[in-house]
Amino acid sequence: MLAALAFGAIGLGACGGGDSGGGSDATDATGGPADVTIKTFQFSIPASVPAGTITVANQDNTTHTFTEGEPGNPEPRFDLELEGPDAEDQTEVQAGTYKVHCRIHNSMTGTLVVA
Ligand SMILES: [Cu+2]
Repeated sequence: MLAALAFGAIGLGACGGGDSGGGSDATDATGGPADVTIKTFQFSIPASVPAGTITVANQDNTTHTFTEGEPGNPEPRFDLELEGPDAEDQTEVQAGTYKVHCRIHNSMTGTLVVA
């Protein structure tokens, strides 16, 4: 007899997903693993990521950037600055192959393939 009511209540519980607010919580609840991780002055980038929003996490105790292009590129298509430790940020990427680097540490380079 109460079946219909209970079912409706369950449906209401699905809110609260879209957190794009950018605040940097110290305890960043795992809203899913980052696509790109920076650790020990190295980018850890998967073989490819889907186009759209990607998440970059900096696990070092220093500031890194995730910047498109090669060092000195004046107009990167994306340029995240991640103040460690435990910083996370997101950017939009379109399909393509991008060289990436850290503006602060020129030895940090990598390639991001967006499928
Ligand atoms: Cu860096």
